[in-house]
Amino acid sequence: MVVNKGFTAKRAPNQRLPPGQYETQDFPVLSLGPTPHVQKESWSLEIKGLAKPNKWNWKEFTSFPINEIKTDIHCVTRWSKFDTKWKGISMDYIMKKSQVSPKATHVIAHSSDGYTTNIPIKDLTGGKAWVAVEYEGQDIPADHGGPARLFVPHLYFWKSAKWLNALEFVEGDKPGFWETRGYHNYGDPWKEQRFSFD
Ligand SMILES: Nc1nc2c(c(=O)[nH]1)N[C@H]1C(S)=C(S)[C@@H](COP(=O)(O)O)O[C@H]1N2
Ligand SMILES: [Mo]
Repeated sequence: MVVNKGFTAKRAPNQRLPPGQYETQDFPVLSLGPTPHVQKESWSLEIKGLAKPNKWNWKEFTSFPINEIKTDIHCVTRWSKFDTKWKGISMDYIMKKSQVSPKATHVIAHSSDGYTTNIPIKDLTGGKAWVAVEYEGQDIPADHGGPARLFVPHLYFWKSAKWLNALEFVEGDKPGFWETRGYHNYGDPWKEQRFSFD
């Protein structure tokens, strides 16, 4: 009798590692340029586009309700890291406070190094995304985007913009830095949406 073992479910119920990924204990740094050293004292987060314009400094921003998040992260360069611990302000809270127009469909995250990335609004609400202000109980190291980075763990990690300084709410999509350079526009690790042709 020939038993064909060649077929397996795409995602076994307990499988934690998305396809094509390996687990690492390290925390690799991936930046397109030199690390900008942004001080908390000079940091601010601007809200612009289809929302109530605003600009919060560090003290104001970190007085907002802070969530603790423990989750896995997945980088398109194939490493995944399990159970990373962060603290951050939820995008649900930020968007509510910003009275985001129902017309807005996407967010463009802007960073101090000129980096941008686009994310559909439905991927930021419902407890799926935060502006992180702490990593493993400490300030986020500068290399990893401190003082504050966007944190969208259900998408590949390039969507989690480091050194975040503005959130722009827009109607219609506008691909960001990597999305205009061959990376997938959406970036779902479970569907291996690595590159634009995936
Ligand atoms: N501002 C900014 N954010 C960024 C990047 C960048 O170069 N600049 N790199 C992205 C990429 S490609 C990845 S994989 C992750 C890496 O985050 P890490 O260095 O904390 O591992 O940050 C993303 N966010
Ligand atoms: Mo990346």
